[in-house]
Amino acid sequence: MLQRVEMMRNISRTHVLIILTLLLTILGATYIYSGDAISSFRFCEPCEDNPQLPLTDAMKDLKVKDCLENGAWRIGDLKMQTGLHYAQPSTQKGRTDVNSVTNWNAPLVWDGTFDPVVTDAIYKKMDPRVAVVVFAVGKYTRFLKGFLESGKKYFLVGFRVTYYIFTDNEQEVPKVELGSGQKISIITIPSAKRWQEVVLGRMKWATITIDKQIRNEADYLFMMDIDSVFYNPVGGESLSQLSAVLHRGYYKNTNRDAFPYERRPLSEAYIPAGEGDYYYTAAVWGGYLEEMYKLVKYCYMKSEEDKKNGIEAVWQEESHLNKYLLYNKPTKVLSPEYLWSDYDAVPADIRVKRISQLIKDYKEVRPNGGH
Ligand code: UD2
Repeated sequence: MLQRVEMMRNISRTHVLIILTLLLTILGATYIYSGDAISSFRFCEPCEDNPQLPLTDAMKDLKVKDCLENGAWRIGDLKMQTGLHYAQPSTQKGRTDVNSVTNWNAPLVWDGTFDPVVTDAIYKKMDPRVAVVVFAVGKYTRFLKGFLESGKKYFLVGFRVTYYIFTDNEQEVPKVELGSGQKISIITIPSAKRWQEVVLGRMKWATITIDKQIRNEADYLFMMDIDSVFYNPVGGESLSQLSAVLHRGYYKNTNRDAFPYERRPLSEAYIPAGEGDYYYTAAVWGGYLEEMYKLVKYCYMKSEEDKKNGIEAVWQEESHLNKYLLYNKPTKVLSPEYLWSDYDAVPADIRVKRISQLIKDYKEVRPNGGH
């Protein structure tokens, strides 16, 4: 009899253990699932098709699945409203002077390869929050006014745009009255003695601030040089999971070995001869917030490793960016229309100068002189 009782006890102990293990597994799986859900949720906002979906904190508790089933957005969705009027697209006519697709099948965006009525309609329907991260350290605050005033007129007009201005001198941030949906957020950072410190420091400060603040406030993020202005519209066509701009100086280069990639094997940015697609500029790059976070953090981490090894990549973060983009292809490649330069004449294939780098006296404007 005693033996039987002991046996029963053992059995019920085993049951309890099994049930506990099952419970823990379910809890663990739910935790991992909801973790995923939280990180990819931000994009999953209700669209106007579902006005009954409240945009409240309660939304955060919804799982991505529920959210999607309710008609919200996923990265890569290309939905458009009904009844939009635009020119019929052609399968025969298009740009013939330039290539408008990469060999990994991503769009290569030039004027004439998209209809802004369509691209803006798609992305405006999504109504994303766009963050623009710019640095204005030392004398570079002088560029803020032109950048912001022209951005107001041309950059993603009609979208929700916040300019995150990282500066060591808040007093010099001009009061520019922006358009509807456009905002400014100032982040104070220390001054620097070397321009290289500022340029590379952008990766560190952007990583920290995305983690602390921007992640909760934006769906897309652009990194831009402040010494530039917008001359023409930049719209929804520039948005994608990861968009990079061809450097104007090398876009016609047919010899990949002549790209100014980092060629010293000691650097983390090293790209061996015989490899490479394009040479991208670090003055304008953008994409879905989490993709950009990965890339910005990558540039930060890799430049820190270089520092430990006593080396600085030849073109700072631009070298790390180029290495990353070679092995993690961008989903849109933007033509040099998206960053031309006031230094250079505009060739025939650049039909629209959308953003342009301003002429500056490197020696005068940088804390430690020119190139
Ligand atoms: C090129 C790249 C730039 C970066 C740099 C690295 C272009 C158009 N730009 O720019 O993206 O890769 O090379 O060498 O190809 N800044 C300050 N204070 C300073 C110095 C820099 O705020 O004292 C910020 C500012 O936002 C500026 C940016 O860093 O726009 C890039 O620095 P730059 O314009 O002096 O570098 P540049 O023209 O060589």
